[in-house]
Amino acid sequence: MDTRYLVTSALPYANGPLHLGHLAGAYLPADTYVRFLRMCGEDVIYVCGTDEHGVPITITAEKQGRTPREVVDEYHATIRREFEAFGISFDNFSRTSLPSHAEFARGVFLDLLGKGLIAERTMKQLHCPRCSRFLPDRYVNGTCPKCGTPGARGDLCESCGSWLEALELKAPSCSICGSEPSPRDTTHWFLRLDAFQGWLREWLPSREGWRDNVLNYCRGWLDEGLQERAITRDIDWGVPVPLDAASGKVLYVWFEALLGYVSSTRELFEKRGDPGAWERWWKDPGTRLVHFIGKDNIVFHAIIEPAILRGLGGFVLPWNIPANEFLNISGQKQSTSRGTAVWMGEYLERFQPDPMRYTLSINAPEGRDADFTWAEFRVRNNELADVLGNFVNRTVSFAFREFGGLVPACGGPGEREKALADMALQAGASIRGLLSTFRFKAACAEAMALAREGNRYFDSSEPWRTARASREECARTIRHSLEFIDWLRLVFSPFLPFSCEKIALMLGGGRENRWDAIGRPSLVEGTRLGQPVILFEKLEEGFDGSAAPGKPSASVAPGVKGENDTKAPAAEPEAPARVSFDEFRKLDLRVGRIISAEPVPKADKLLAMKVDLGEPEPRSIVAGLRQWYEPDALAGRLVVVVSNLEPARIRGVQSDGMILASDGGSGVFVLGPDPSARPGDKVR
Ligand code: B3M
Ligand code: ZN
Repeated sequence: MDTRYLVTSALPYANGPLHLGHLAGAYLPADTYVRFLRMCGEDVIYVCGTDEHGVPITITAEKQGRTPREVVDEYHATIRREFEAFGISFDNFSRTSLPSHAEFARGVFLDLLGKGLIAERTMKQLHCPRCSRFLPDRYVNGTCPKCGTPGARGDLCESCGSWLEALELKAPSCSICGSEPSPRDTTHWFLRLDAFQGWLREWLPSREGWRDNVLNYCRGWLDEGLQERAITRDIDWGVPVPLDAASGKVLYVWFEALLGYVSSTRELFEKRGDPGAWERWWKDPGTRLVHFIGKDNIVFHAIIEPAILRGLGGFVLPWNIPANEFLNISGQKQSTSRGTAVWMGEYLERFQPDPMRYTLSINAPEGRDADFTWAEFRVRNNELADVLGNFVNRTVSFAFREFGGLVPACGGPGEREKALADMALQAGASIRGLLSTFRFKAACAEAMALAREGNRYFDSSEPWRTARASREECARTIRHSLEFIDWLRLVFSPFLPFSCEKIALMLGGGRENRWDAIGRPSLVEGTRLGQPVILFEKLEEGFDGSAAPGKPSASVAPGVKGENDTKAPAAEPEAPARVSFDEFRKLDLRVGRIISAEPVPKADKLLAMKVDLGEPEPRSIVAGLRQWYEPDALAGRLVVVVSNLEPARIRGVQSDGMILASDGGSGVFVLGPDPSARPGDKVR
């Protein structure tokens, strides 16, 4: 039987931007998973879209004094753009307000109605006397009858995750005007969930590999006994109920949003010019349907959707539902009103996507709630810079310096190199096992552990020493380090897609993305490497997310021409003497790239560095940076160098130039030119 993977992420409501909790819960792990499956050569599609109907949309529209259409158009665009910027690689990102979706949803409603699985009932519903309207779902606020938390909404308690009926809320109030509503009779159509109780009792416990949180949650539901649920509503924004007797009523948003996964698939294959193919994906038993969601959506995906699909007949059922717990921010729930949420868009204005993808993967809310802090982000970002970024950079820079930027030829692997390849092979197999079973956190940690081995190999092989002592040994180290970088690129690709593309370019481009290439040498001797680029910018100590971007401010030293001249600090005791432009011009300032940095023996402040200034030979420069930087963290960095300073011997080491750094209350930071600058470029 052909296996294919149909992967979905919960359809976000198009009523506001998304925050990191959304990203960590339902999108990042799904994207990581599908990227991994694609690398394994699996047949996979990943569909999603915005949820554009229902009370969440109409309430937002009323609050903002806009039409629902305006609201969903704006946020569909925002959400789509931010997902793309984070590298969430949907095959199709649809919208539930499309006519094709409405048509499909109406058909499903009529099908289930015809089978007696949907029934008309008269019920009591809360009605607001002041607004003179029925109050579905979130139009009512009150205290959760299950956990007693105030502020629960008429559809859901966010605190305990219970799916509620507005009538059950204690102390209900109208969320528009605050009045106390009272129950009144109205007619609605109900999904006969009770008819599925017996079947779900059998089916759910027999699911293999499902997370405990999902199964436990469902068990609770089944123990209480499934009740029929109203799946129509009295609002005027949504998919109209396809019955004359139901004029003015629309389908309940959850009922039709779940069908959005099917509509999005249908749309995908229509775009691909193969409109009938969606049926294979939804009806052939070889399909593995995987729903990535947050825990507040469990009941809908593990009970309601299976009931609907089973009721329709002939559809596949969820193969797995890796539901995540919540991501808190500094110990607090992400909340718009309290301003504790970190928005995806806000983050993207300041940083690259990959450091956040890494942070949220290695600290995923899997199995229990996770806490995000900016301090953690800094640590994780710097871990990427120090371990992965540094290894890649030092290796590629070294290849440029010693081997003309080409993949060096070398004899066969030694013991060390064989062990290295074995390690990569094993890690590749183990990470594959973890990703296949939705253990993203552990998989990500293992990828990082493998990267550390790269640095260990490089250090213990001492290529800076063998570069003089034994060219062949040096070539072997660099060649195998480059191969190892390629394997790291593969294991990190699902997590860090943007950085891994940069790594591919540094390896000369045209690299394949196949999981089974991990641990198998494949570089071709003589291939021209791409220029080394800095993959991750380090964040300085004390960074707390509130300040401007992480890079230390590269203020221009006093007396040097620059725009800061006019803004001399107020506290400066004495204005520094002015210099003429001619005097300034005597300095030859150049862009340099630090190739290596090592402590100077018996000098606890000094580092001896090799710096590429674009000249045939690197310069040797000694600088008092040891208490500010780990030597490894400097290798690969672009800096500004005074190249025509008189040479000197410092503690017995030749120093031919000076590296510029800022020196203030916050510490000492080397000045970094824009990453596009090249060693040897003049600085003026
Ligand atoms: N829009 C709820 C949510 O964003 C809902 C998910 C629909 S998935 C079919 O939490
Ligand atoms: Zn009211």
